[in-house]
Amino acid sequence: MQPTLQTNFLGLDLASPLVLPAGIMGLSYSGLAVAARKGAGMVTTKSFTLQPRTGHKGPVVAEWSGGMLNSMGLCNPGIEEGLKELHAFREVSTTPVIISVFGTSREEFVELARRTNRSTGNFLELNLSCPNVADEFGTPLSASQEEVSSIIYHVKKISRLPVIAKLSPNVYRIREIASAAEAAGADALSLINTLGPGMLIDRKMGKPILHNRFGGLSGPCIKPIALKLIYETYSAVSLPIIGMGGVLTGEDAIEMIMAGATLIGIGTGIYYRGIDIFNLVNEEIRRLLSNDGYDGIARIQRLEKLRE
Ligand code: RRO
Repeated sequence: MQPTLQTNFLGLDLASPLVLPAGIMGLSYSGLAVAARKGAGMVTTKSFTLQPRTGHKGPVVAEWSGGMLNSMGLCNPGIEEGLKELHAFREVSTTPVIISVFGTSREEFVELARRTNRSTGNFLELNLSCPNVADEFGTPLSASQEEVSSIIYHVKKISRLPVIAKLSPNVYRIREIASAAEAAGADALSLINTLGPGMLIDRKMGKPILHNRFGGLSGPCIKPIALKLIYETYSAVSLPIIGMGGVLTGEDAIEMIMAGATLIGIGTGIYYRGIDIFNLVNEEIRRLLSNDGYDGIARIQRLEKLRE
């Protein structure tokens, strides 16, 4: 019998544990729809802000041997237009959707959550961890236990949708921050956002490649850090975790599950293997589970728990 990839996440059955993370497939509903059609079990919108944002000047993306650097700068059409795209997505797909939002204060997050209450989204992701807007807004909110607690607590008071907190890898105390999110009422966690930021230099031009100079790191080089932070978080909280960071193959995805992830995000991997990566990784997970004698992904997590 083929191992099943069906995964329950906060009471919802997904056909696959693979998730399209926020901001990967552009701003329109069609990018989400392609990922859903190509095997993603759930898709996430770009992080929406209250007002539209044009984002940073290009180049906003650069590649090097270890992965990618991005400084999109939170470009998005604003929450109202974003929810219209979600409506359009619903006409073509039944795949569950996480609506991601970004605010600069507790009040903004609460207002964004209020607007998503009227939507057809399944979950609300609070992006507490964009690494690329420090010039405008300062350190990512998820660097502070107090900010994390306060935002989640107030959003939870009014949100109709279950709340997922997206955390930053750029902290020393991930366990404390994850625990604060849990205590404040978060329903799930998503980690990791991009690492850094870092910088790449164009030697011939003698200047940084990204117009914004600095950008968040993603891709294969961040996988070990993602695994370690997911592993630590899993041992600190009992919330489901959407784990991501450098997943390119079925093997990477299984490592994420063993570290403690319930669902696995694939973002930069699309750049390396194309949008077919979702179907490819689904197939690779099935094959690896079958080779190792497991009938489903829940089994590998249980094994890891037993080892502790
Ligand atoms: O738009 C971005 O620059 C961006 C965001 Br909001 C984020 O959360 N993570 C990232 O790497 N880039």
